[in-house]
Amino acid sequence: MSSAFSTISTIQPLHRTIDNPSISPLLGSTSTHKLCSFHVCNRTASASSVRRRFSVVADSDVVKQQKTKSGSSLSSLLITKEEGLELYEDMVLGRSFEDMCAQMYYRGKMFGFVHLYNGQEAVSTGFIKLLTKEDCVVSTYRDHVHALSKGVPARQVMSELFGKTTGCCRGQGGSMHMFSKEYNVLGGFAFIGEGIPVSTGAAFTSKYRREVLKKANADQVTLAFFGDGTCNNGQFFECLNMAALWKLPIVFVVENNLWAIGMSHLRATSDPEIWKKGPAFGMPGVHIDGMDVLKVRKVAKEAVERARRGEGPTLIECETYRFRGHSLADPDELRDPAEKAHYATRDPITALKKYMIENKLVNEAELKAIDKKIDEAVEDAVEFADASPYPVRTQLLENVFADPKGFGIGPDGRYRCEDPKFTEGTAHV
Ligand SMILES: Cc1ncc(C[n+]2csc(CCOP(=O)(O)OP(=O)(O)O)c2C)c(N)n1
Ligand SMILES: [Mg+2]
Repeated sequence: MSSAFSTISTIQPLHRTIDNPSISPLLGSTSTHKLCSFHVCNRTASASSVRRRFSVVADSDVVKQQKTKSGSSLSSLLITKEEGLELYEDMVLGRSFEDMCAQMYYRGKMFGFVHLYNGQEAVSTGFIKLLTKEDCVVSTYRDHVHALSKGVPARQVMSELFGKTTGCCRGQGGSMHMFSKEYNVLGGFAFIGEGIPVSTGAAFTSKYRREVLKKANADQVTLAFFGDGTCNNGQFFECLNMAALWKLPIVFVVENNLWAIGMSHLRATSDPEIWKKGPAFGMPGVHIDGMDVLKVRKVAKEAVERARRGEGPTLIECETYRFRGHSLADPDELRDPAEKAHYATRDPITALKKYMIENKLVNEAELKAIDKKIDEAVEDAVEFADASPYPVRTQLLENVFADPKGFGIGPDGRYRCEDPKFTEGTAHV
């Protein structure tokens, strides 16, 4: 292996306490977060020395060199006008789409729980816009924006939310189960942690196809998104182990929005610095400001490239914040108003806009044109979803079992749900 993953760890410890969670100097602070590099050392020595070497680097050598050469600011080196516009458009799409979801939910157009991603857009955009169509994304129940960033058309996502046949799962999945074979979105999962083994399996598939089946083009990378609360579940640890052991092409992206419904991350986790768990398993662990799409993108690029080169997984903890309650059914009364106000000032869309204008990459009119285009696309998605048909009743058990005979389909070859007695003694269907 060519490079060494340095042992320097200059990220400051989080000075948060249970009593005083919102006054941390690092919560959303841009000034103290630095970008990280992903150089991995030779794995030759004893387990303990390997563990030491797989520690965290909190400053990117690449970035330092760039800074020295040009003398200009970090961010200006990380973005072209075209890239900036793409990132801006994707974040605005995520935000506007979900603001519309809230309206439609309260108008009774959607059923079940709907979890919005407002505020966290820099994570989805910063990572997913780097991927190819063949790369895979595995999400959680907060999945609409991941699907949109991956390219699933807004019409299909909105229709899925409306439970219509034109949805990406033909209306059978709903809000929490976005899936698209075409765009390699492998779900939407309602149970926390459920997607982590699926993403590990997807990454294993790429490696197996390349190394065992000798498919030269099998270099797909998988991104697994999940929250801080999920990192206390067993699947997380089991899959970090397997991914590191087999050097799988995967990036574990923790969206640490500081809360798991109404449970503070700081109360629930023995060591709240999630990124530290990467080196414990022999992979880089990185802590990044998840409200800054440029920083996210820079770190994501290194991790995705590392995975694609066959050098194995990375764990990235993005410190972010959701601007709304846990779901649209949550009145959001538990979180401290001061904490919410703090993060409101760090809106990732406003920040990127400000950056691009101040650096004369774009003008207001260009951004307004994008806003208008997105508004129209979201309106169109709603009209399309509204006008689309609901699935017929017999679709209910399709794709639930590989072979529905004996389950969904009775001995007479007909769907059991067609039997008027089908729901007798159970919940109303
Ligand atoms: C296995 C399992 N246990 C409990 C729940 C209930 N639950 C739903 S969301 C949630 C909190 C998850 O928080 P986090 O991982 O931080 O994600 P966030 O909602 O903040 O994005 C819990 C415990 C669940 N869905 N699945
Ligand atoms: Mg959370």
